Amino acid sequence: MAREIKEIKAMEILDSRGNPTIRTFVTLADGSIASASVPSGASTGENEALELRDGDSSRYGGKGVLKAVGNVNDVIAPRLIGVDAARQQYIDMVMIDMDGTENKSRLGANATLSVSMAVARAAATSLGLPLYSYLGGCTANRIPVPMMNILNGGKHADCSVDFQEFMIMPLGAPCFAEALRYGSETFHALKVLLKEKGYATSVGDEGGFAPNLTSNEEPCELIVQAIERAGFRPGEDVAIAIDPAASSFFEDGTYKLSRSGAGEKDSAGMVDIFKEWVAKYPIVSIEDGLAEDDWEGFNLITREMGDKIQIVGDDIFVTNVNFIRRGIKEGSANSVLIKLNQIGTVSETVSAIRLCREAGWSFVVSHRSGETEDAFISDFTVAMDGRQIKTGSVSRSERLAKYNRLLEIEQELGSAARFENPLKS
Ligand code: 2PG
Ligand code: MG
Repeated sequence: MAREIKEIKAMEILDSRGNPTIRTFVTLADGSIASASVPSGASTGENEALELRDGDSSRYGGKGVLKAVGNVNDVIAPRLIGVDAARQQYIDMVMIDMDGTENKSRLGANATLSVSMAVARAAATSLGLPLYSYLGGCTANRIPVPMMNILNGGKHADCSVDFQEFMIMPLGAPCFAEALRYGSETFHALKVLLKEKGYATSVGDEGGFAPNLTSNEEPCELIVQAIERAGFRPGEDVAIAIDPAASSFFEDGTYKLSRSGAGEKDSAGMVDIFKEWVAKYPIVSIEDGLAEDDWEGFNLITREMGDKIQIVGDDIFVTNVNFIRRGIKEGSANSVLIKLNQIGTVSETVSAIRLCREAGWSFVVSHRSGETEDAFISDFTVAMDGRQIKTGSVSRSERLAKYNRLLEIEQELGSAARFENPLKS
């Protein structure tokens, strides 16, 4: 049969931080070949599926992925040769069963995900369909609004800002291409502004600027000014979304804002900061404003602010239905950040998204801070009818690869393409 898997072969490549990651090629009986590459996070959630690294300090400081490559080539491949590549869920289940652990620590989620994504691509190629149509059906036509991280701090930059991501969302744009223009023009206006103020304009891991600012709040002030300078209306044309990634500065039950010198806060203190900011700035979405273990804090922020803005859980949910289920029960958020490599297969990621939909929650498909040129998440978001995608700033090609792919999809869909403000009630 044409779509039978003939060969699966993995290799070690480097990600955008120069660290090893895995790329897997899948070849089908009809000659269709596709590959997929796996990203890697820096501010990872404790309960993420395991990213298998060699731990051999003589190569890449222990970060090599030759074991994961071996697991694909020698363990997974023999079991999947001959299987119809369109049997995505079966293939993912075979890998989940072979691994047999809660967090894919035997095979490595990097190994399983590279196969899972490459299989989907190979099947789409064989059927002559774009990946978004293959995974989402022939009526998939929504292009997501981007969350663009134009000021980087926390673990993504060596600077004085505790919070990790200050993003812009061009909510008022009429289409994706215009949204990208709004974002790019705001990014460039921000650069001029930073220069005028004598700040550095070098960029962090996700392509946003990473200056040494005087407070955690200054990015919000600067972004509002940049939006205006670029000729847009803050809040209407372009809004702000933040991801403090609070797990990364949560120690012994306290939020330690040591980079900026803002002292220590408890959960209520953090929520007070966010309330003050939301009153002052056009912030429409807060991701990981509290730490992954601070369920009480998440419940509090959602109670206090969830009717006004989007409260997104990333580290707390790790794209895992078990944690999302608890969050739905407790009312810990109203949105989930979706990262394929937090869970390790395409099918499980789809299950997480289904659960969000059933609960009436939104979801945001996301890149990782360590990325490759693979734009799988762009097609995946369209396939999932996703309204939001977070994939970095408008600089660095591993980020632009995703945005440029969305431009292509929008063009391909022509007048069928839909683009709407996801946060309008
Ligand atoms: C996040 C991500 C992506 P990382 O916290 O949302 O921006 O960062 O990949 O480092 O976990
Ligand atoms: Mg996050």
